[in-house]
Amino acid sequence: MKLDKTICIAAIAASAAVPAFAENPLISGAFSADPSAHVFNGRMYVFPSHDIPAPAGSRNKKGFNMPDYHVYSSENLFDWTDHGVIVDQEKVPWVDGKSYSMWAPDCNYKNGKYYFYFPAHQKDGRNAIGVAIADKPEGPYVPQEKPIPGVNGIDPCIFIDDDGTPYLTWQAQGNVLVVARLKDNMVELDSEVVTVNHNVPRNGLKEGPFMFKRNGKYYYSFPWCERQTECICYCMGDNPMGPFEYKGKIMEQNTDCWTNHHSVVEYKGQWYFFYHHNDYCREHDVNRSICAEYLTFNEDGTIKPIVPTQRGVGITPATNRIQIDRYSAIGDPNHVWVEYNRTEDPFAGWKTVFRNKDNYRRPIWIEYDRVDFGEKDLSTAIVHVFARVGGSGTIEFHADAVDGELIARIPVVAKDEWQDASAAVLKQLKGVHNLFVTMPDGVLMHVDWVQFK
Ligand code: FUB
Repeated sequence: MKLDKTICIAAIAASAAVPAFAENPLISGAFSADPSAHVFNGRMYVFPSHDIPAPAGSRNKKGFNMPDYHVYSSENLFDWTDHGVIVDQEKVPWVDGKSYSMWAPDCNYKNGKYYFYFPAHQKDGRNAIGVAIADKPEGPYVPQEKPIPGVNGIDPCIFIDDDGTPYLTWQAQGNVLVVARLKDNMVELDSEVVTVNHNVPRNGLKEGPFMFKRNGKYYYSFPWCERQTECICYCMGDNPMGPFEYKGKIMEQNTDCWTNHHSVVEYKGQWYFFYHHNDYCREHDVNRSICAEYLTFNEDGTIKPIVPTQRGVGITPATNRIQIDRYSAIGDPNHVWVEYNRTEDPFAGWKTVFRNKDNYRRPIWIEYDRVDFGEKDLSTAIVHVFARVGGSGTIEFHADAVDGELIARIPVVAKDEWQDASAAVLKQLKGVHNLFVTMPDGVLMHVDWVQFK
């Protein structure tokens, strides 16, 4: 569903602490893009860029307006902590502090320090890539006085090989992807800048490279606008400086957001793919939001294509508000679907609509997978629901299947306003289960979230 223009314009420009979810998008309360994910000290850190609606005085009313960077972290991929602003355009000596040009960044660890690489406009308008250095992944980061000499471009990715050699790859002027070795000090080049030889079969803009290693193979992936919008494609090779052999697409182009930008990381034995979309701002595609999916490999090391989901990654505690509109599966679309919550708040999210039309006799259902019921008994099941007078009915929760064990049956007395309807939990579950929410009787109900207490 489209958002009102006023909703996007009224969006929050910057905030210190924002709600974040296990579902997609991961961050609510602020826009975020170009997620660069890394595991430091056994914890997942994501370094995205930060879109804001064009502020008064911006030279770029219709394009990206990106003033600073936050870093977010999570242990369980459900609870995300916003560590606040780590680099600000007004506080980097070499950056034009009114350019709003802090595009896709990356970060990595070496010799006891965290090195954060970011592109921005210099005071003369040219793109450069600079470094800010910290003792901890969440900062504080101290920007270098000058950008890296000889590195003109955007979208840095910093890859550190198993022997500790650092490589920087980025999009250089002329839309060409390049790579160079860095010195041990991480802030100077240690080799020629080499054009990445990747034999992608056709032309089209390429940017946002990312490099990672698995089972001795180097993976080089990047957004590629082959047709209308960017897909994410990848190549494999035996050396971080190339050559790389084209292997195919990880994520196809989409219809709503021209850009996509990604990173790949292994965490606790599972690989993850981070990317972005304009979920919270459908009016245009320069206010984006970061998302994540599971990534899996074939036997030969090639990557299985990923289809974006609403559900995303992570296990959701049953005691949290479970946003069932970020579903893993859904019933007959004539009887159950997801709509945008139209409010003044662009981050109000979505709701599920259950509609019994023409005396439909089959279950009307939505599934939200991976809910953790924990080990303690839960007494109450709650549904945050809107049903107009005349539309009273019942919402049921079932375990692991539409007709699985009945967890709770909640009578909903129609009210013409949003309400928390609740009922006792009938079946105690332990551990992780898939939750099915159904409307066995009723006419039209809007459900924002469900929860257990
Ligand atoms: O976020 C601004 C730019 O859009 C990034 O630098 C590109 O990769 C694309 O996502």
